[in-house]
Amino acid sequence: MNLTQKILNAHLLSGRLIPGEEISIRIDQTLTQDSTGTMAYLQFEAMGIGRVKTKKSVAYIDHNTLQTGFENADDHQYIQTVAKKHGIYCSKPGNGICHQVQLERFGIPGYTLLGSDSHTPTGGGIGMLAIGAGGLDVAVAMGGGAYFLTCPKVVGIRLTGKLPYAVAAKDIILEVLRRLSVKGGVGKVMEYIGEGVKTLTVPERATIANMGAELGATTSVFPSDEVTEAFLKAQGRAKDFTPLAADADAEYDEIVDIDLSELVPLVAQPHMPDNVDTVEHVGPIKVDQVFIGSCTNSSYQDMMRVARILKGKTVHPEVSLVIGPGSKQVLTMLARNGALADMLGAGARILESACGPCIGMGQSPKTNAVSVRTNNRNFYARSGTASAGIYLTSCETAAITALTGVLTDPRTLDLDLTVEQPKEFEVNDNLVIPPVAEGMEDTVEVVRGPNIKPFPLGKKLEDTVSGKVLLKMEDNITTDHIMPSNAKLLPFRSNIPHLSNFCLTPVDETFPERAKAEGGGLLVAGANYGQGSSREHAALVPLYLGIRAVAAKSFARIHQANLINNGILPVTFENEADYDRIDQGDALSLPDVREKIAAKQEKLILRNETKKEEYTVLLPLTDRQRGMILEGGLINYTRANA
Ligand code: MIC
Ligand code: SF4
Repeated sequence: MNLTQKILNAHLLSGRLIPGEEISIRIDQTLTQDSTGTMAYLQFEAMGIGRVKTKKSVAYIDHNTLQTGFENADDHQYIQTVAKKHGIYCSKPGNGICHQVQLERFGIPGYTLLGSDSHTPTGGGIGMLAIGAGGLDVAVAMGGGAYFLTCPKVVGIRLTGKLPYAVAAKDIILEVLRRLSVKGGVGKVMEYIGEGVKTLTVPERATIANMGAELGATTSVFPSDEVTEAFLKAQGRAKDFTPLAADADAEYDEIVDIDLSELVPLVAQPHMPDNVDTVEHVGPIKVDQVFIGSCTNSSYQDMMRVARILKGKTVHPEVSLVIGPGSKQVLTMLARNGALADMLGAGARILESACGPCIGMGQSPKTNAVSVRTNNRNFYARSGTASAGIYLTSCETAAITALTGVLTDPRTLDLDLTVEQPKEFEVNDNLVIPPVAEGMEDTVEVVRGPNIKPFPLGKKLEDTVSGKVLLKMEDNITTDHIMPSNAKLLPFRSNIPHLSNFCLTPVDETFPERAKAEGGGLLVAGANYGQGSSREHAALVPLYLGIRAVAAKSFARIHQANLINNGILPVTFENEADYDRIDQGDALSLPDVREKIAAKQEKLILRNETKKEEYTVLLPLTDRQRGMILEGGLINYTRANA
């Protein structure tokens, strides 16, 4: 078996390990973060689950830390109190970005981790099977419920050789994205194998696993070996180590070969992470802002290399350099060893350990800016400045670029960039608040601020679904398009009515108004609809606006699950050319859809009443998904079957 099959097999609750079939697995650990967490805990409470049944569940507060009004602070208090009551550890703001802290302090090789954040796969860096999902699925897992997924194919990414000077782990994953595209990983797990794996430290592996999310992959996983053991030992967690690897004769559905020694510094250009070229070829474009940080690239090792490059130099006068170390642990160590002073000395603006600019929580660049960033997504408008272009690179490229003011190949540096992994990380978990002991739950009062509004529940599926095409969209629409997030909107993650005024506005500003005037309708989209963030809001808000179905060429994994969980029909065209026959404003219907779905028909008729045409659309559902669609979502379905 390969490693993915081994971990799946050890956690399998139902189904067979045959790619494409539905399986369910036991979840050992969960994580939530605050911008998806408030909703996940509201849903968790609505399910009436008492104490979590996982081995460990952690609620992080790392996204909405810019407190420009009472909303975020209120949500923090809600999360901290709800966590304390229900057996969940709470990582307070300032402790760091969820994925990095989970890797440093809680992740365990061979465990399953389900997180309400699409970059949960970062845990694959220490051999976890770590999967991102919608908040509702995580809430179910916290209650001890199984996690249902399509059994993935397993791609072996075989690494050979060793990275050349100033070429980084980030360049490996950018190379994978260049080759496979943002759709290339859908339905697959990326398993890293080969001699080259040993040359990569745990944080480097985590960078690669993290950004595997941009491939649309179910997750990415590395073996757990002596490098993992040294990392866990240095975190004071030697007891958490287990060696894990694929069998020598393991089989893979596909193999991708990468010779590390042939790689060069790469950059993903606006507005897609797979729009990759070499730094050399893109050339010395003028840069206005550099952001170094995020869950992809803010480990101790990353930050030390950056400090080394900045030491004794000054940031280019026309560049704003912002640095956000990934965790309190990293920031503390930089402060103690003087690296922080080197960064400050060079003119860097230091941010707290949180997501920050990556999700548009502050530091939005100026009009038409070029911003070079080390995070994982450069989707249109995500930085908070729609006219800005975001370029994704390694820390090395970003740091030298901040000095020169133009995109610069770090191989031109003349510095020793080797950073030894610390033998001992500085461990201080005092910002992690434990839950009350079992039996003491009643002593905790869950505090809810006025910004917390009820969330919409789906309705039973009608006999016939009909409505106008409110919006026709192209390929690769992200959840950042569907439900934009920035410093102005993130504080409203527990206020769906407010968010509904911004739904799909990056595609068409008039959409919310039109959807409300029509009382709902249908959406038509191209391939890979809903890629990116796991935010369930990208389903809840359309539900609130009366969207009943989305007809697309294909869907991204997490968003498709979120639609079904909320009772919205995600149908795909049997013949993709039919997409071209539909225009925005056409009246569509899915006649007798309830009866057909109840009768387990997978092929449905999509009637275009305007053009007097009929198309075949597909909705393959498992029994459980069928139940959710008929009842109007997972919560209704769970209640109906309680
Ligand atoms: C992201 O990177 O897009 C986020 C913000 O972390 C999201 C979660 C969210 O929308 O709150 C994700 O990756 O799932
Ligand atoms: Fe936070 Fe950005 Fe990572 Fe999402 S991708 S978890 S916003 S740092």
